[in-house]
Amino acid sequence: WSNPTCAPGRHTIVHLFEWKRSDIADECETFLGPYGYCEVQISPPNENRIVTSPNRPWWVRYQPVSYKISTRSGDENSFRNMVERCNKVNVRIYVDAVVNHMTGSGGSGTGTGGSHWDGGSLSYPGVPFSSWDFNSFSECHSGDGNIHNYNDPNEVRNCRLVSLVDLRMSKDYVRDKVAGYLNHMIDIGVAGFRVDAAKHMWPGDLRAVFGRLHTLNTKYFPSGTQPFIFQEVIDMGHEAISASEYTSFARVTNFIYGIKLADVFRGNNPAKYLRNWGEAWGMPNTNDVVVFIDNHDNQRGHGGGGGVLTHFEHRAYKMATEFMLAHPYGFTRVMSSYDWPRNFQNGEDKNNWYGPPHNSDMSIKGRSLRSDKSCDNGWTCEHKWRQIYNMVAFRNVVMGTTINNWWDNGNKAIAFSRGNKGFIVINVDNSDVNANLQTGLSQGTYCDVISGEYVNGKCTGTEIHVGGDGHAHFHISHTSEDPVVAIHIGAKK
Ligand code: LM2
Ligand code: CA
Repeated sequence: WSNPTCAPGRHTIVHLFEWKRSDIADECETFLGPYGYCEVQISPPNENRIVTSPNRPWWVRYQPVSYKISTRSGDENSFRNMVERCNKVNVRIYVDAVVNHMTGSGGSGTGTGGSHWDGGSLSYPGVPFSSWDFNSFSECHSGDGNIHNYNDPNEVRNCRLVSLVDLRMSKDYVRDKVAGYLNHMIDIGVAGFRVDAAKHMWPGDLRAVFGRLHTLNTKYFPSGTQPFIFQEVIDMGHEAISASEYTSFARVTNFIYGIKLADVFRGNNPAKYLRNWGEAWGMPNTNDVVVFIDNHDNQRGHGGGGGVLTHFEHRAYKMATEFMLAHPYGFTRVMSSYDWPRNFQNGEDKNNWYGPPHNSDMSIKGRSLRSDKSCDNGWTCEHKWRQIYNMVAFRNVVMGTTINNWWDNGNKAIAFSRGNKGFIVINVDNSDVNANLQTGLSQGTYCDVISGEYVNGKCTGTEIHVGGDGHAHFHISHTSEDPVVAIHIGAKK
């Protein structure tokens, strides 16, 4: 479950947060396929609760009502169509699987797929789950049934996370229902899962569920291929539960990664220390993690959030993302967000609940495109920023090489090559970089893929001339919006 299920030559996930299924299918065909993304992480596809106060917040998608595929992003037909169209152009679909819990405990209603639910009596007939299928006072000893003490693993796993009713995953019936939901999507052609709130489930219970999973659909995958699984375990290093409890059977999300890189690319920790970036910084093994600069939770202060770089801080955000994609550590994920009107009061964003751009009937708005490929209608589409998609291609080109030719200026400017296939220079410093550096590349003229790209035999941005001795001259102004130069053998004139 730790092996990404990409088509050959592709190595990066994009999270198309809250996108409509039809938009994802179009995006696979027109952009993600051609530009070398491996797969899309989609927002939870199963039926969820409807909340109108606040008005249709993003987080309702983390309150399941049933395992019917039916949300504001689309129904089962549109889901099947998306999976088919994306797989056809070699882009995989990874599903955000919310299986630790169902809705909040208060209230009752009808979900996005028409199923009834009642959080008070623990009735979810759309699955069906009833009170027998939830942890109660025999498993959870916190008093009020909610999680308070993160130093008690029992409480974290058997009590309710922010009052969300907690599934009794020790039961075969519950394991079968959850596995049945995931298998339904595997059979349709899905290639992997992000497992929400994994820290709140016992590793043994998760293994039991994963052990029930089918291998991937042979219409698209070699027979016997297992799904790729990465578990959301928020481990900042100071709680009872550690990500290492989950890495022997599948991957985990590395939350320390984005926090540390935010420090570096805001200039608070000199970039020269990135020389040994990776396990030496106290992070898990490279083959056990999915890495990212921000995610849909922590970009808005949820989910262990705060402090990370986001698209709102675009200059430092681009640099951090460029570094992530240039560096061999971890399996990379790019965030693709939508904008919302932030409203900070006493350090807290009162609007961090805002759902996706929507029409007056509350349906999700399409991502409509501008002529330069970027998105409109409130969609940020970081994955289509030139500096980011060109580094996704850089990563594909240099994959399999190690870091060589490390250079730094003793402070906040760094450079390194990936074998003899690519070279990047990043200037976080307060003065210009003006240096003649060993690139490790063969002689020739390369296109800088940050200021432009390689089109029809020409560079649309800066040209870099590598001499016969592998050296090239780099001048990077410290006031540039993009104080980075990246070259690789896939963009050589
Ligand atoms: C996670 N990690 O394990 C995510 O990091 C976290 O952001 C998710 O919560 C959580 N799992 C559940 O999937 C999000 C959101 C919460 C939201 C829940 C449920 O961050 O704010 O909680 O989804 O929708 C909301 C309200 C909360 C309320 C709860 C239940 O914000 O105040 O609790 O619903 O009604 C009474
Ligand atoms: Ca639990």
